[in-house]
Amino acid sequence: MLHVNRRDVLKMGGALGAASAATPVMVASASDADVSGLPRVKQELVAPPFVPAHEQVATDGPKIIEVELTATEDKREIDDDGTMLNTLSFNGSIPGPLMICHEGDYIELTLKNPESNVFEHNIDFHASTGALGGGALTLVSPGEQVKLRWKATKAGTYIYHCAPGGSMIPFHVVSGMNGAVMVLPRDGLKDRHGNPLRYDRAYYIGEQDFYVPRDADGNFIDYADHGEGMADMFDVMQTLTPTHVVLNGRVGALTGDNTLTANVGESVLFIHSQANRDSRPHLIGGHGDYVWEQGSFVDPPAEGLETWFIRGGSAGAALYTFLQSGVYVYLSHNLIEAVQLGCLATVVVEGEWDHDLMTQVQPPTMMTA
Ligand SMILES: [Cu+2]
Repeated sequence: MLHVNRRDVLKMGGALGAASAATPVMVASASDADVSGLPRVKQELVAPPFVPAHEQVATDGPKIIEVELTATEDKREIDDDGTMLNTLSFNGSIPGPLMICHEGDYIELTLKNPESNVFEHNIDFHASTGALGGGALTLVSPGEQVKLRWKATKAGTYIYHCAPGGSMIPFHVVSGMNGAVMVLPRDGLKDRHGNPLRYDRAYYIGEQDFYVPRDADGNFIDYADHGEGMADMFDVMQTLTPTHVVLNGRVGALTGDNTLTANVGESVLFIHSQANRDSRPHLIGGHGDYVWEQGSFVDPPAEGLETWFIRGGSAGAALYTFLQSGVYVYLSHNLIEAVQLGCLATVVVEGEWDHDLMTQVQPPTMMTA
């Protein structure tokens, strides 16, 4: 028997604690659910933008998918100007790794909080049902680990994030502690008519807003550790104006040598998450052929979108088949955030150019009149 008592729930603290006070005592019994007959597989999680090996169509019945996350407290450079930030993350990547399962599967997570850490951490899976998304059952102090199993009953893309209580919730999320889960329909993705949709590759793009304090001269401050910078960071957070909005943890994480790639004719699934703010992904030079803007794979995808909307606290998916070679820019079409704050990636596409789709009829020449 696994008991979560009232004291544990109240330990969630602050704003959530107040809401939880009315929550009846939760009792979860491991023996109530007999999953002993289900096959178990380990999913090797990988750092985004890459996604774990997976089947698009489930070839057999439901299974238990074992995954492991470690809460990471460290410091890293977040732009090309040498700005340093004390970050919090899952498995050291921002965003945390994408997990993939099929509807009806179970995710069994082991969450580890190394003794060298200073904060309590937990995880709220938006795809799961109950106990604050698992947050009430996964709070671990430094030196502890916990195991949580939840059933994937909703097909779609969903975020997960740390939610250790009160003001620590936004602090941990905007320090990098968020990621996503993709729950595929067992028979795979479909268009509005029920025809199968498949992808040749998938990228997971996690958008992250950072709030770095500045000194009196306007320079970003490099704090010794999370604790030293915390009060100042809360002041910047309170402005609701991020200093950085980036894809995959830092300015330029998905450009240059780290650009996304594809070939002409390939269909690419872009999974985009934003745990805290709204965003509007746009692919310059392309489109969203099929877009699950709100992330639900139960809903038919919208077709032929120019820009789509990711609500803060959600993940969505867009499928596009590249028809031209060249460099595409994948960004949030708030162009100030994209260009000045860092919210853009590139996609380099190899292959033939289709002059029917576009051609330069006359190159730049001197004006004649
Ligand atoms: Cu945390």
